[in-house]
Amino acid sequence: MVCCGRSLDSPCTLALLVGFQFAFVVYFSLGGFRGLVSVLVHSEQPEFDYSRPHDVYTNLSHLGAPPAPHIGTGPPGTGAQLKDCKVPSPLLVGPVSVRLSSPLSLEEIRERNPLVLPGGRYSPPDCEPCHHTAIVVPYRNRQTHLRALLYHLHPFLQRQQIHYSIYIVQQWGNSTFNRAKLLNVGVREALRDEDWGCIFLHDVDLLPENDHNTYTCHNQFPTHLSVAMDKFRYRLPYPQYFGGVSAVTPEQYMKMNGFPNSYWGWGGEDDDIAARVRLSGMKIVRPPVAIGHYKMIKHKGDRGNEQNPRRFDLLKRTRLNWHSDGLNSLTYELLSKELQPLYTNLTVDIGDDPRLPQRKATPPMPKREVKGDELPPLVPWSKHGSKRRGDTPLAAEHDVKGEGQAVKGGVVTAVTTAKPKADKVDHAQSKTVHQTVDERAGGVK
Ligand code: UD2
Ligand code: MN
Repeated sequence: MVCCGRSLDSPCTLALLVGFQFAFVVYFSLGGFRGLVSVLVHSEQPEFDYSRPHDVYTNLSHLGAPPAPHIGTGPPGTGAQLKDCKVPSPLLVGPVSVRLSSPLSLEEIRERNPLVLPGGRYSPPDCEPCHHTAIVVPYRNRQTHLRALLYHLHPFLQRQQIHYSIYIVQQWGNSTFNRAKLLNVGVREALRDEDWGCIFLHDVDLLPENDHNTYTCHNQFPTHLSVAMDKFRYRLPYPQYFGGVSAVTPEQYMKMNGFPNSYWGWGGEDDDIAARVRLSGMKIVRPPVAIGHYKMIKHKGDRGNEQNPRRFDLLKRTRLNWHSDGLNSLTYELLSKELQPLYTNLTVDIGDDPRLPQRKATPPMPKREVKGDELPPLVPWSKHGSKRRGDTPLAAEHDVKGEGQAVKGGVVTAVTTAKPKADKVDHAQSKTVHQTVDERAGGVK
């Protein structure tokens, strides 16, 4: 028999037909072209067994005390020199379990994290951290979620051996919620405290499931971290998706003029931010899907954060508006700043949704007792003495009016009215390796 003869019933033709059919079945059962590619490049992706996660507090007892001060021949006043922390941290364990129900009380969480300092600050006691990250959480009325986040994130970040602080930016009053504007406020206020190299924008209800997903920034491009969430069956819902957890350096944030202030209510602001990344000449980078796993605490929509009916119209105009709506047009009033044991609480009045016919009466802030003599100075914090890594023009550009601070029972309060201006900033950058992805037209929620 001549192979590939013309007759349809020749064994060779039949074999070819069966082969093609088999290939089709395999192609579609793998989910088409993408599935095929993911199988072919599978070997390059790290592998993790999510069916056997570690407790999120694993290895915390290995966090040692700082080395004893140096006594001897060295110049006076020089303490023990800490070695740089290893990258990646040797304490990482990979997949960690997530406690979704009945989180511990704040006091219990505090007890489990004895090395966390007031304001939710931490720096490794026995090595010099290479990364300095502020985590900014837009917030209103999600107490249970906040406790779950603090319980989970503190040990998760301590194992990564980074210097970090958690900022909860709480919208005061009953006006429509505005996630992106709260994030703008958080970035500004965090940079007033410290010269952070990286700023995380973090939903309160998202818990990372793999500690190899490091809370650090890419030095060139904004990073999207929550690439695989249980909510979306551990897949990226669309290529330009930027919601959930993302990160920028102060330079990247300046370049895109921060985030929009004009999205009141649910939706659209994350797609606007993604568009700004592209319009300002950058692209989104992401960790591999195998690492960027998150669980979202299930919840209903919040009162005061109903879907924003204007979001599609606003998104059509991002190209025109991103230069004028953002960091350079941000106004707010910082009502209080409190160094709580596990986080820094910023309570802010960000104004009202202009769609509302008239301003709803905003309840006044409860009066706090001020005792000036108990006041520790609200200075840039550093574990090993003052080591601010340069000026922070972004933070320094405020016209600060009537600034004051107070402390009661370990809680520091600063009262500030901030009217920011935009300008350039030159920060040290942190290093990390993230995959790049092409930005293509994506869906809109
Ligand atoms: C999605 C995105 C989120 C954002 C939002 C649209 C995911 C995982 N997240 O979240 O990043 O783009 O859609 O705006 O896809 N919040 C409060 N109190 C409130 C309302 C909101 O604290 O009353 C905060 C909180 O941090 C919350 C976040 O805003 O996690 C986003 O709001 P959401 O969780 O109600 O929206 P969701 O889950 O659809
Ligand atoms: Mn949510």
